[in-house]
Amino acid sequence: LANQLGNIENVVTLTMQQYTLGSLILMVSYGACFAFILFFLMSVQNLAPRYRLVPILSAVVMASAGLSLLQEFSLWKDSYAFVDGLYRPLAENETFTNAYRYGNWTITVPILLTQLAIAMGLRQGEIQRRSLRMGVPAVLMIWTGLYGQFGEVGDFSHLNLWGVVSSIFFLWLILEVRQTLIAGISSTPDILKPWPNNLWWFFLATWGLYPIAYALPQLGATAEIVIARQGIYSLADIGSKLIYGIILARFVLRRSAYEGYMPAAEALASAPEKPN
Ligand code: RET
Repeated sequence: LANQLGNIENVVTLTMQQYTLGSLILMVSYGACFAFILFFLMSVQNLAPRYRLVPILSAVVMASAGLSLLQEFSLWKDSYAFVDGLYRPLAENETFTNAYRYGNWTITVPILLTQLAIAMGLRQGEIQRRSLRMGVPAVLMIWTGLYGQFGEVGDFSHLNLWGVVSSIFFLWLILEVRQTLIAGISSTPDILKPWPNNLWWFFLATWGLYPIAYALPQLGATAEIVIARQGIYSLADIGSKLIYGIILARFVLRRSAYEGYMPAAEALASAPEKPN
């Protein structure tokens, strides 16, 4: 039975506090996503046309991730039943799964990587080429990880084997991301040159949380690990999508200005003679 239960969420019993904390973590995650859709759409207006897709794509990512996390939240609620003072799994025959996250990453991750190529100011053909070169290892990483995560209850050989395969694709992806950043640095205005480098470290710190969440069940199928993992996922999600989106939006706003782009209202205000 063990390996038919999928994720460790289905083998732990939670106290009321733990269950509530888990609900809260998922709630804050989808709430933050939905709240920032408008922020990203509003930040389009002062950007040079070539960068406008960057925050628009962040809005798409926020909507997509928000819906997926809302789905995880309702699944969490349906998967536990309050019996004798504790929240017990497999309520009404429903099982919890993190697998839908991986489905969602299949959509959001290639978008996040395309945003990077656009923000780095690459030429059109170069944006397509770089996005594809990053997207291929990214999707392979996600799908091998998706297959692997079904083996986190019981014997860990399946989890570890596919975790290693997925990590190889992750390394390949990291090298491609580095290449994209390097390609972008030459066309980046001098004063903004530290940004790609800082972004690189931010990328490693936030994306690196996902493999930790993947491996965590090996420390034990306990309530603490379940909650810690949802917390790590949440940090990773807010960092790799939301804060990343804000950083890119600020970067392209500055790029637009340094490259001489002026929003219409400012152009009018500074014109020597105002049109009637
Ligand atoms: C897996 C499996 C174990 C090994 C590795 C993984 C990496 C996952 C990553 C996911 C990033 C997701 C993002 C989602 C945003 O919407 C698949 C967990 C290395 C890096 C950025």
